[in-house]
Parts: sequence; C-alpha cells; structure tokens
Amino acid sequence: MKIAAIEAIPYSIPYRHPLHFASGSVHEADHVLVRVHTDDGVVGTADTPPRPYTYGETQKSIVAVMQDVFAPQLVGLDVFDREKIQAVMARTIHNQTAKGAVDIAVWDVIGKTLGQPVTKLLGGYTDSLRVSHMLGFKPAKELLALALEFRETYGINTFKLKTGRRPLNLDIEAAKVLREGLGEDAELYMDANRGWTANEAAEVLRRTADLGLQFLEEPDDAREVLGRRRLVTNSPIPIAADESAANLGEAAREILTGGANLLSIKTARSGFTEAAKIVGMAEGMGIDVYIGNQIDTQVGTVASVVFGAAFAHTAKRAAELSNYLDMTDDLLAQPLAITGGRIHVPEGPGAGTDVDEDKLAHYRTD
Ligand code: MUC
Ligand code: MG
Repeated sequence: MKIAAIEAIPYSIPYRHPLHFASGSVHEADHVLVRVHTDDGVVGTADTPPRPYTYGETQKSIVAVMQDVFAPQLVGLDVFDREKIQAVMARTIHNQTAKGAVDIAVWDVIGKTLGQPVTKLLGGYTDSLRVSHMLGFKPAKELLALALEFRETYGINTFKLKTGRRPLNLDIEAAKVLREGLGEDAELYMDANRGWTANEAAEVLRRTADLGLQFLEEPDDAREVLGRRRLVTNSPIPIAADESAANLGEAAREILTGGANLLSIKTARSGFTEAAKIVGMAEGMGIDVYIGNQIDTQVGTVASVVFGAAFAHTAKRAAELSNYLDMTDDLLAQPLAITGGRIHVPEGPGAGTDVDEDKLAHYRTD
C-alpha cells in the first residue's frame, strides 16, 4: 500500500485567552493539518503546530516543506515502511513538527488498514492518562483562580507554571500562591523556557525549596553547557529537558552530558516512531519522562494520549493534555473529554485524529 499524496492544509482558530511564556506567546492556533493519502483510498491525519521560537518553523514553512520536499520524496513509498519514511525525511534537517505530523498520519493509516487502535499497536499499556494543565503568565491571584477552576471543573490537580520572568519574585510569588491555595496534594512544577541564567535558576530553586515543586523544565539555555551542568548537579529536584532535547540524538546528548535528568516527550515534534525510541532509551537509562504539550489542538492532543497511554514509562506521570481548552474551537471529529482529571484513549481503528470536515472548511485559510 503506497503513499499517493500528502496534503498540508493551513488553518486558524482563535484563542479564548492568549497564552504567554518566556520564549513567546500564542494568540491563535495557526496550525497545519497534514493528511497522508494512500493509493487504496485510506487517509491518515495529524496536526502540526508552528513554533518559530522553538523549532524555527512557521505555518508557511511547514506547508512549503511538505509540498516541495516531503511529498515528492515520500509519494510511492510503502506506508508500512516507517523506518524508510523516517530515513527519507532525515535527509532534510530541522522541520521537526512537519516530520512528526507525517509519522503520526502514517501510523493513523496503518491502524485504519489493520483495523486496530494505534495505541494498541504501539504498546497498549493503559486506557487513560492523568492530566497536567499548563498555566501561562498571569498575576499570581489570577493563576490560582484559574487552577482552582480547572480542579473544580475537570478534576485536574497537577499544574505546570510557566516561569522565566524577571524579576524572579514574579514567578516565586506565583508558585507560593499556588502552593498555599491548592494545598499539599497538588503537583506543581515550573517551565522557564530558557528565560533565566543558570545562576538565576539556582536562586529560584533555593527560594522555592520549601514548596515541594516536582521538577524544573528548561530553566536556562542548555547550550551554555557548564552553567546547565552545574545546575543539574546541585539541584534538589530534577531538571527536565524539553526544547533542548527535541530529537533522539539531542535527548541522548543532554542526558549523557549532564544537561538534564528528566525528559519531556512531545509527539508533535517526534511523531510516534522517534518518540518511542526516546522513551526506550530513557527507560533503559533510568530516566523518567512525561508527555509534554506543544500547545496542541485536540487533534494534536489525541495523538499525545494515544502515545502516552501505550507505554508504562510514559503513563507514570501526569501528561500535559489540556491546553486545547484555551482555544475557542477545534477540528477533532470526536471531541476529547477530561473527567476526574483523566483523558481516555479513543476507541476504534487508527490514531483517533479524524477531523470534522465542516469545521475544517470553516477554519482553513488556503
Ligand atoms: C512548553 O512546554 O514549552 C511553549 C511553547 C511551545 O511550543 O510549547 C510550550 C510548552
Ligand atoms: Mg517546555
């Protein structure tokens, strides 16, 4: 069964509230829907979030690399030959989320063709994941009000606080207010998106030592190797790599050189094939992982659920799956639901990424 065509459809869905963080902000979901068509009429779907401040991709660059580079190289390949597809795409450097989307769409085709849910083909470990919600920059009291609302409405009790601001007090105060207001049972961690220096991050760790934070993600620029290594060595809590470990090689490098001792796994940038390799490597090295969020729509989020629930190692920790709630609408044909703080894997063949065609017609911008 061969790849017959690859479609890249740009679309835009406004946000209810923009999300602000140290490396940028989002006001609309200006993503690209990717569809892999086979010669016998099966269609696989995946979502692609352009994050120029993380991977250098834009909506236009994703459409262009798909149309001009990947489609001509991939059309004609057997859809079951995932490693060959990976090798062909690897000839082009970067373009991380474009490659991830092709891989997820290919898995969707494989699941549909075999009549099996992709989560079972990947590992089938469990049928639901605990949800962690990501809180963008806001005054401390607003953050607490939002977190309490999420706990009340969805049962979520794990929160990632976006940090990396100056003065440091802004984030330290926000963490204190969240801990006091949410109580001891809430799981809290920080993500600074490289906003601090290593010394600033060390100061934040000292001044939040009594707050029971789980870990600190991407505190500073990992390319400043010695500062990062000093931080990881001296930190009382794990230091997680997110954007500094965007692929298998970088994940291995960051762990082996002491740049991190925890890994964020994002299917949007790794697809399922490379993400599975990263998870296997981490498990073998005794490194914990968690499912991260690329500020995904429901189409992106369902892929994270399908993948995260497939492996014991990814299902251990709460997964970042709820930021589609920041958007005014979505494309997913069978909308996700968060109940009791959990999301369930979709039933039925494929990756669960099929979209509502009327909504796509409404939001597409091409
Ligand atoms: C994160 O974990 O960094 C921020 C930008 C992006 O693409 O993802 C987020 C979340
Ligand atoms: Mg992050």
